[in-house]
Amino acid sequence: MSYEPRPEHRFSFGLWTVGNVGRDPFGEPTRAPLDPCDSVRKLGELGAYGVSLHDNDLVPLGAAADERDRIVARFRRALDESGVRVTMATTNLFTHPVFKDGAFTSNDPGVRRFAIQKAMRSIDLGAELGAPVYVFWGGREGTESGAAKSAIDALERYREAINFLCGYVRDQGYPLRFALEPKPNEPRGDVFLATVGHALAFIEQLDYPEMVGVNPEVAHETMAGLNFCHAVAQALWVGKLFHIDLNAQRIGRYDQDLRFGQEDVKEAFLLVRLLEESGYEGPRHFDAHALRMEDADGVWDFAAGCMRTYLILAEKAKAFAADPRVAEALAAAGAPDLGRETVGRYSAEAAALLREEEFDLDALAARGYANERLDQLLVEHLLGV
Ligand code: GLT
Ligand code: MN
Ligand code: MN
Repeated sequence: MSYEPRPEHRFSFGLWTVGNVGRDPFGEPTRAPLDPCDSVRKLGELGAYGVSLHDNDLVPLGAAADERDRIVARFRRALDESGVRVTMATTNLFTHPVFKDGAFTSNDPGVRRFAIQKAMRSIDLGAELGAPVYVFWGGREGTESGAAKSAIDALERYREAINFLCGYVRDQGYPLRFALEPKPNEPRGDVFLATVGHALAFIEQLDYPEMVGVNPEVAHETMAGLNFCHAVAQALWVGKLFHIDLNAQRIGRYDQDLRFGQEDVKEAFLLVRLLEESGYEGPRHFDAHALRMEDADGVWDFAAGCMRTYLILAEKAKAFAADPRVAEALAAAGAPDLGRETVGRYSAEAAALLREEEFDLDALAARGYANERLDQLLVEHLLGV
């Protein structure tokens, strides 16, 4: 098995991920910035399928129109030459100090109008580059001082902004879908739309819910102590997994954005198994970055490692599914039985029948579910035994 990434594996990276310069809240950058065109070429060489970007990862804020066009044309050439496509675009609504109180949910209406204008222009850029998905990560949409902002008003303004931008995309005829990216905190003390569950409920309140899905990130649900596979499964279940941010994270820490598979290999395995077996067709997008002590070469070790680990885990998932001992343990666990209906749709007859059914509670309570055997098999597959 070569585990060599190829475009059909649909791996993609944010420009900001491989381009991360190693700045943290306590320390200056440890690496030089990368030219986005070089990043695209290098990603193409490594076998990646796509790249994603914020408006300002490519075009500096405030660039004149002719400069913008020149930068975009040069980037276009790098894409064409490398065969790498833009699989997702998004807006930077968090770096500039103007967004310190939020973007779509800033208390200042001028900031809110500017944020929507910036998103419109960035959507134009994403559409021009052929991105099929547009992400909204609301890192600054939140509070530290709960009295300063009504969460109900903030949700109303959030909805207004997304509705307006949906209208804009429809009006322009862009073939673009939106994906909301939840996060519980950081950089704000508390961020609105904290989890995948919050985002899914919010989407149902929009004017065009069919245009909007989610972009769950491993690190973000894990920071909240939640089960990431369950969040992804619920998004898949309602047809809302439009995109995904893969990385690794330890519970209870700041947003670590570690190399995919760096922590909790078992959960990473279960995630890959879920994605591969569910028929998810979107990009396998890595939103992570090399450790701060890495040099320029270490960045590409990081990128190659993300893809290689995914491919190894995909192979392990196949072997797990094909192992007769696993099939036996799954049957003993009753896993296939959960796929069968319990009572079916309600009818008076079915209800009457169920009312009279007799249960042998001792027998039902006495059965074992073989989870120990199954889980040990899973661990042994991962350990290569
Ligand atoms: C930022 C954040 C990520 C988001 C990116 C999209 S930017 O790096 O930490 O989780 O996906 O805005
Ligand atoms: Mn992310
Ligand atoms: Mn993150």
